Amino acid sequence: MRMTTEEAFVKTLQRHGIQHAFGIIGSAMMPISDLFPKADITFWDCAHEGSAGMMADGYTRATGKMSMMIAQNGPGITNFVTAVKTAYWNHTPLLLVTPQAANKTIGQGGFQEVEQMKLFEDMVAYQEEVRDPSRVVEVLTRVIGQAKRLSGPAQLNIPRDFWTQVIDVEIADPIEFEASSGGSNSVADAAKLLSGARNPVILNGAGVVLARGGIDASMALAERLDAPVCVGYQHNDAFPGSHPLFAGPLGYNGSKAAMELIKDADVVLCLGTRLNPFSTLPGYGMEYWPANAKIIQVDINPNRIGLTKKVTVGIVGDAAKVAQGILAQLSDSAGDAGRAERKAAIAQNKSAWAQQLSSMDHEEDDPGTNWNERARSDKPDWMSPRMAWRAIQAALPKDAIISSDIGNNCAIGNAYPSFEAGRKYLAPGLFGPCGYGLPAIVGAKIGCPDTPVVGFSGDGAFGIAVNELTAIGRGEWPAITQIVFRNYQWGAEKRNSTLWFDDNFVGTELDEQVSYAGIAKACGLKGVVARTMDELTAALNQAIEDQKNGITTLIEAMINQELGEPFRRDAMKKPVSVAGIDAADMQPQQGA
Ligand SMILES: Cc1ncc(C[n+]2csc(CCOP(=O)(O)OP(=O)(O)O)c2C)c(N)n1
Ligand SMILES: [Mg+2]
Repeated sequence: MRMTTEEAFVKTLQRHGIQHAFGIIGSAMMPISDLFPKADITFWDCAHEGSAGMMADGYTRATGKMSMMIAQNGPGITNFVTAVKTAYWNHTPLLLVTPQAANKTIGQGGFQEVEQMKLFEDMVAYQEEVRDPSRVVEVLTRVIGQAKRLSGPAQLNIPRDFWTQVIDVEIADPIEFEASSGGSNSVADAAKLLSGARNPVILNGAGVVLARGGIDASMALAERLDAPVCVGYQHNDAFPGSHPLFAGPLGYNGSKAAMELIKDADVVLCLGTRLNPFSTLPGYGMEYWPANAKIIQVDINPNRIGLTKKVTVGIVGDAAKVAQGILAQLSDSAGDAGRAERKAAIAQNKSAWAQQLSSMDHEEDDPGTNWNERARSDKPDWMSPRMAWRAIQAALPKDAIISSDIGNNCAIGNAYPSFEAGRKYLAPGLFGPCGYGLPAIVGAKIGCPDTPVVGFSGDGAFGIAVNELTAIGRGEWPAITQIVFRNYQWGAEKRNSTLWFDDNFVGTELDEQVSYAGIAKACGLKGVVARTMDELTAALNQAIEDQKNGITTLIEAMINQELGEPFRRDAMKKPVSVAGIDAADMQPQQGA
């Protein structure tokens, strides 16, 4: 069929059901964005491409449906880099479309020129450039297929002078195939190991959320074995929070119950997880990873099996299908050994941790430091981070989707929220970008307009995304609720300064004159300041009601400057002065 390259491109997007595009408009993409309204594709015109990319990530993580990122060649595209790498480590199948400077002039150092393939080489799961206008459909179909197969962002690069050309082409069917249920021998080996285990533990990762039916399959297996189910760092939604076998998240600021239970495991089934370092590093000073246990690791990506931990059985496959396969092959007596003791230990550890968590109000100082003590006495009437989290818990709807950000307050919150379904907890993941909370929750709401959503950020991280407040108030954008933890500091980094740099606070302080609630109001949104637990609970209840009526609210939660555990005890140590640094050594530099 005869059509233009942009028609072929848009028809292929339609063939794959891609309905949402995020970015900032630019001439290099205009031939296709011009067709979006006719094609029933919505272009979400953001304030910064970095946030646009995180909106796409939030949309796709919340819905399981692919969305796309697109922008102007050169600076529009370079702005996507952080978001694309974030999506990579969130295992989000996204389509990144990068119109490139024209073939006719590229290399001459012209306008908005940069090597866009090299730029994303280490950011995407797959990338391909369209080499000839006639190949638009072929390449786009393959790129979308690879994003799905590899569960990551995939890039299509296209010289902008390939648009508006007339080609003869057929729209191709999507490349689809069934996910693997794992090698039969290794599934049988895993079933045998679990059948003989006295203390089996299941560890669910993102793969359980991403696989269709993954949570149900892991639940059936857990119930058959009465095995506790831990989840990986920031994958709190990978098992129902109310289930008696749910032990909680491992790793940084996670559940002590989960750590206690996995510590004694003799066999661990690691389902849909690459065993990222934050899920296995010590927590609360406790080494909990069971070094002598037999480890079964299931991942769709063979490169990640055995990458971080010693593995007894590795299975390349879909988390749901492999769990079903293992369950079908368990011996009749599987789980019987020590069943009653195991159930009792799960209940006992969970209740001890729940009790401990609900009585934790304040952050502790390391021996020899007193930052937290000072922070409390400086603002004795202010909420502590944990008080804020408890006030939030009291108002957070059970079915809400929440996002989180990188920062100390968001991290302290890791132990609090639990979920009854997957795709509910959008944490920034292991690329760890500040500025994820707001855009991710906006994307989630676009995908799930009838679900209440609440975004979370610290005040520094929020500043990276604050310009999106100028974009999201427009009529067609759905209403969201965003909570900002206001402690006037880049707290997570300040924590490092208190522990290893003798309170030398370089670059850690924020401007106390800035009002985020005020900025929200200036953008036509609702801005609220909450100073007490009651005010915070009431503000969140009201904001959720308002969200139903199309009103976006930013809640600025005023909290004291207490700081919880640092992110990287594993990577930090106190520096020593050897040669010393002296300001007198500074030389004058010749200026203009
Ligand atoms: C884009 C980016 N820049 C810098 C960092 C380093 N970093 C990690 S946490 C953090 C501080 C976050 O401060 P804030 O958002 O105010 O939250 P708080 O820790 O105070 O709760 C910084 C700067 C990062 N992770 N990402
Ligand atoms: Mg802060």
